[in-house]
Amino acid sequence: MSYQNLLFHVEDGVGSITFNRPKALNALNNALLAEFSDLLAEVAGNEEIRVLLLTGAGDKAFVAGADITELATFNPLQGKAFAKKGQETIQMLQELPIPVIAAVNGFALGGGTEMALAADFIYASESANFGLPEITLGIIPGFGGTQRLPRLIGSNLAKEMIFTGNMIKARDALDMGIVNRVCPPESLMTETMDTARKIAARGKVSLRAAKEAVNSGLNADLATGLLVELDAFALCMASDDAREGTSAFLEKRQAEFQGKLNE
Ligand code: CO8
Repeated sequence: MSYQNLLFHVEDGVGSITFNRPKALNALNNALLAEFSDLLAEVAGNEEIRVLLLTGAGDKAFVAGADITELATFNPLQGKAFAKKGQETIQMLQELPIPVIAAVNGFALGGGTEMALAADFIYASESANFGLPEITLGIIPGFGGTQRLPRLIGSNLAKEMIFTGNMIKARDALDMGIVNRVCPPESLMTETMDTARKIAARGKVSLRAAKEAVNSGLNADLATGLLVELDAFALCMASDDAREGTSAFLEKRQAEFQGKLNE
């Protein structure tokens, strides 16, 4: 399938999606969101892809938010439909059965920060800026920001960001726990790809089980989370990957995971 607002390629088991509307700083409009949800379905169905990487085209922005030109034309019902489409698509991203890394290369504002928050973790360029400036437009974050940000950094820091609309520099985002690593702009993609390749070499069944266990557990009490972990662990024990991983250790060789979900 070909896309007007996205670039996509696969290398070494890593799928890379680039938001590609650089003239509008990669802002999210209806057309882009529709393409993104189609592409996520394609990625989920492609056995070859073990890790997904997201970034923005150009050197200025990851995603500068929802497209304000389009947003300004919406009546309340159109606004609700757009917010619903954004929430559903971003939820699809969060639930993708493979690890997702956001490489934030510039502005990640509003829907851009909300998109990055649905990745499993974020690497950022030193020049990146995060923020939820919706309040300055007289609206609120509508792509999950009021829910995912407080879960990640706690409600008080999240409320300060949401109420002020302030931009946060990459180093501050690192201190707050929004991003895992800050890189010089020129090495962001290399460092992100290095981590993506390392993860892609792990077993696909166990990666999927680990992601599901963490995500489900975050929305449950500890006892329920531990039950989820038990089931996920048992699933791994039934996999070719577990047989290969344990045999490789005992035979003192590198494991070669096939990345199949055939159990
Ligand atoms: N939407 C549409 N166009 C945009 C956007 C955007 N979000 N951001 C930038 N652009 C466009 C600019 O209009 C400009 O276009 P043109 O060259 O045709 O004038 C071009 O991109 C370059 O932008 P600037 O000239 O403004 O570049 P600067 O370097 O001066 O500033 C900023 C960069 C700081 C990123 C600035 O562009 C900015 O503040 N952008 C808006 C950021 C923002 O407020 N984002 C939040 C949007 S709201 C949102 O995301 C809500 C999500 C939930 C929606 C729920 C559904 C209802």
